[in-house]
Amino acid sequence: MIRKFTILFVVLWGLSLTSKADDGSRLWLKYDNAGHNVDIKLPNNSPTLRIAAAELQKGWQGEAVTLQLKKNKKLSQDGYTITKENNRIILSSPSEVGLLYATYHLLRAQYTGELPIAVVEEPIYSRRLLNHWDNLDGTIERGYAGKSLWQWDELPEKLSPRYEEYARANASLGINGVVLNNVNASPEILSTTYLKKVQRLADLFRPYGIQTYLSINFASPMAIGGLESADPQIAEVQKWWKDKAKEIYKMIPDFGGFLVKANSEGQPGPCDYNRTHAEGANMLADAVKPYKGVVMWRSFVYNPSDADRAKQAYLEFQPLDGEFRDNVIIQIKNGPVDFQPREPYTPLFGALPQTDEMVEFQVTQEYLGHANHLAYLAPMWKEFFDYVPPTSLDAIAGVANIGTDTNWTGHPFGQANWYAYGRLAWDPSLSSEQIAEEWLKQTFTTNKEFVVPVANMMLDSREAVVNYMMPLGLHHLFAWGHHYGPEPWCDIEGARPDWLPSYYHRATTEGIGFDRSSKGSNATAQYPDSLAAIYDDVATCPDELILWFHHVPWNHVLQSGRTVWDELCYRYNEGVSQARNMQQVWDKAQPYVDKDTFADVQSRLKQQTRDAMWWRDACLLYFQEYSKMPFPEGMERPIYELNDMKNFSIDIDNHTNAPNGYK
Ligand code: GCW
Repeated sequence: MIRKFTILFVVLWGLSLTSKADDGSRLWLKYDNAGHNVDIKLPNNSPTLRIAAAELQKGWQGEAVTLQLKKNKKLSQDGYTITKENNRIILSSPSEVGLLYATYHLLRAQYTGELPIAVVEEPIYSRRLLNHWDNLDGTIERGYAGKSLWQWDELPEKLSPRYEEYARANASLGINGVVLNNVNASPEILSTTYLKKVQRLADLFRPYGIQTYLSINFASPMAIGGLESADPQIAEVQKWWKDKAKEIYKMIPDFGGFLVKANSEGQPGPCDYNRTHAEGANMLADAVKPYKGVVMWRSFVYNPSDADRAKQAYLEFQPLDGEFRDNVIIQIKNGPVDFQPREPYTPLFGALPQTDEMVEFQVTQEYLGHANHLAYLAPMWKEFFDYVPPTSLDAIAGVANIGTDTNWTGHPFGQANWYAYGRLAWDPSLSSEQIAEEWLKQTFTTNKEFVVPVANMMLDSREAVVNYMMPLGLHHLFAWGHHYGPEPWCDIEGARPDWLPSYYHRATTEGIGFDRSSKGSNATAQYPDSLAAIYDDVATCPDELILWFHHVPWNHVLQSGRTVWDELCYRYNEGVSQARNMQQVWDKAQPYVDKDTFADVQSRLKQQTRDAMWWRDACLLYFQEYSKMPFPEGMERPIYELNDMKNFSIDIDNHTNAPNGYK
């Protein structure tokens, strides 16, 4: 009797192990079914190599592995090779971090079933950064996955185990720099009290090859230094920054540098003193130069002026080319307005031949349905690289979508965006499809019945969002403030015009769209001639961007052969069908996914589909007031009334909670 019971117990225990609920906390580093004693040779016992060895012990199921440090003229510091000699796998790199990257490559290859025979890898950029928009009070600006990972109250004494898990996940992708705090920066971050906390994190990240950076507030010398001005031409101010840099580098010798949002959305900056962005950036660059630090100066500026907002970064920065120190990098958002579901690229790329440039992508889905919508963003970033050659950039940054949620990103598929960003930051030539498959195989299962349809679903998802939110180059139709739902009618007294949707869609009874052609704001002229010509001509401008660049009559016939009105209806409906289709694909994924994750994604897809219908009906009913045209034959009719839609309220308590959609 007792025996039987024991056997049964063992069997149940075994079962419960394999069907153990997977809460997503292990990300793509699951190492299920692993575990045998691996013969590993290390060149030394440094902290970084100990991490590499531990990863292999945990996850590697193949033959013996030798890690060797070797100068290689053909490889940059972070590069590595993987070869096979006499039944041993040889990982070789000029640096220890390169060996750690090689280790993760090997493990990834094992789990994706593509075991390497001869690999030579190196990253395209030496700086591959995540930007956290985390505030010191624990909230995250545009964060939808809980609170900030950084427990400032507990630091430097106590370290959350999550810090190391986070560092490990980044290292597995090759991400090698993190900006810890929001670009809307509290000056406090530079106080000695906070620097001690930062130092503790930097120490922890170092063995993972991760450099720590901080966002700074340009007025810090006044806010925490007691000075009367932050004018970059004043000697005292310059000295304050030099002393601060000295203090930081004494504590964190490999500190990466500063990220700066200046004279943008109310942040202080050099223009407050009639100085240029170059003068401001150079002062900081001089302060960190002795320690090999950099200044990443953001170009996201749109001071009150009459110029089309999409033109302003170019207008402000292009004339400054040649004036920046060589350790300044201009950090430019991929699109000229603000992380919309689709934008053309920012024409400042390529317009600063004498200045280092880096792109800022947004991994967090501020404008793509927060953590409620499944939107795989690799295709959006690849689209950017179709226009801006990756080699023309000097570094890359992504605004993180990570928080204290158990699964890190809120939506289980948000992890795919963290993953994809890291992989593209290493190698922008990877395809969206390859990255999606890699992530799915490591995160869920290698079974093709699952991987192929779900990867296809991911690949369509961003276009689905564009379709049901803002097709044909429409942009910024978002509700005020939270940027979740549609509010093309939004009108707030006294608001800046360029914070209102009507500034962008310009719908009238005659037509719709923003005329940025040479007949309008002439933003097209900021692009290189060949592209400018294409965008400028209403006949050659691609349908995808037509309303970004042109104001066209409702009955204007597009390249698709349909009128603008019909095409809008068609695309909004297509977006809804795509969302519905995602639901169907996911239902078939049930046998391959842990129960809770399955249900979680299923319920988020329901919300996504409801939201898609909300977007479609709100936008079409609103624009129909202007077009006065009927819905095309055969098209699904709206199920809401415009007035009801205007009265929907969204339950968003604060930026750290994913909204429930409309009520
Ligand atoms: O996209 C806008 C966001 C702000 C953000 C700003 C920026 C950090 O709505 O929340 O502030 O851009 O990038 O500076």
